[in-house]
Amino acid sequence: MTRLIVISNRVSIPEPGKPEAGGLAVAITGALNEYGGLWFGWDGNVSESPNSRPSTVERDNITYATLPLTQEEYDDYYLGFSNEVIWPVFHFNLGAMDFRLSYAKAYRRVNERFASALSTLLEGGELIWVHDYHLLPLGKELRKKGIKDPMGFYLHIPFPSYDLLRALPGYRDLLGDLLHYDLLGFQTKNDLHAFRQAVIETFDAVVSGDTIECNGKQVRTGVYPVGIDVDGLAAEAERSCDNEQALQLKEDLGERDLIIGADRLDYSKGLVQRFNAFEALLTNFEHRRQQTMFMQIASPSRSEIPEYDELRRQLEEMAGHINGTYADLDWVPVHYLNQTYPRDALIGLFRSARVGLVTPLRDGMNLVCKEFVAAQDPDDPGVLVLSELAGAANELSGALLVNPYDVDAIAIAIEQALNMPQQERRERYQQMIGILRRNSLLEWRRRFIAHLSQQKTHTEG
Ligand code: GDG
Repeated sequence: MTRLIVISNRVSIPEPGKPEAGGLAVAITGALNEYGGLWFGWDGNVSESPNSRPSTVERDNITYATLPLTQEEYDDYYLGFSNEVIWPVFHFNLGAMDFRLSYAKAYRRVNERFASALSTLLEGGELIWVHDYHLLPLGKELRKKGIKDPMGFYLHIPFPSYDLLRALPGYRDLLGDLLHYDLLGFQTKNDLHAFRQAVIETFDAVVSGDTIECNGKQVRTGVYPVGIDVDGLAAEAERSCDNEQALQLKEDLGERDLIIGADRLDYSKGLVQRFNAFEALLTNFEHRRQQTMFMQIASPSRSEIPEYDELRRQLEEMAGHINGTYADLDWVPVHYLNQTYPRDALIGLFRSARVGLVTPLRDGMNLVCKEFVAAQDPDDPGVLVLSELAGAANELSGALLVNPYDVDAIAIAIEQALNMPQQERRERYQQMIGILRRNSLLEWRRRFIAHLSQQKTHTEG
């Protein structure tokens, strides 16, 4: 069987005794286990004299090959170009973009360095699967090293419209880089459409069916919505009912309804608007006071970037303001936890909640909403309130879909969710769980790898 090579910005090496990694890492490990292969990327460390040869670790039939970044690479490639330029532009937030030439140069240098290090580990006759926005130019750099194997790229985040993309200095190069892959995968039809539009406008590319032809190159494209392991998660959620934390939470809640949100602390997740929406619920639907508790878990993320630190402060203030205004001796309306919660406890919270509040301003897919649905009791499920600007909204029509900027509409949707009869909740749950089973995580990786396997070895020098 052909060896699979996966490249992602961060590599997650399973360590005995450490909690299991998140769903996506599990999917990638699953694919690598099936095919046998190599997972290559950054080890998460910063070192002043990084070895140019990657360190390797073997686990089962997977080789993990990792490199550290220098401080400058971490600042300029990772925080700078990846997260202060590409991330905001691709999430339609031009105001948060901080472009600097030094960032753009470091981004290219790290991609070159990764390509050099990786090329020494390749044997030929392999399938190469590159993940995400940190590594857009990696395919081109590997081709420069003479690598001819089929290469696919998967974008986990949205692809911006052409007009927004044009605000990113050097966007032509980045678009051109992507055309060196044989297969390009996107989360939704919209993202694929935006990409096609951008290459048509920029390079006069010709689109026929799934294929884009441009400058003598042919690139296959497709939509592969990321999913979750539904049955695994549902079983975990059922087990969580008996754990100590879950029983304690039940006791604390009493007759109150729990509204749950859980996100990385990121401006794309719409947390400010969400807090305002909860306040609007308490203001516009007074009978909800004393009766509801909103718990927001915001796991720390990219805190060296000023926007993220500012957001953390703003949310702390907002939680304080809502609690200061509405709390009573025996009731605190907002529980805001700026920490990464253990996975099993998080799933237990999803199971106990009456409402899952997932309102990103923009999201490639969003796995939290899928996990919330899969964690529900099929006989008495909670209701998902979901942003129509999350990729997942294309699949989850059983959710109450909201505009994440419309604070009053979110409050009305929460009220509707809390009043929803059991029969309707069950019907909505059944609609969503069926789709989640069809578009599972396993299906996602199998389809992508099947399509990549159909690509011929690259003949370009
Ligand atoms: C990117 C794209 C796309 C959250 N808080 C805690 C915690 N989580 C877990 C969730 C979920 C994961 O983190 C977050 O995944 P999302 O998909 O919601 O968001 P991003 O991190 O932005 O992911 C996104 C995804 O890639 C996959 O393609 O869907 O659009 O932006 O699994 O459960 N996990 C634990 N504690 C927490 O406090 N243990």
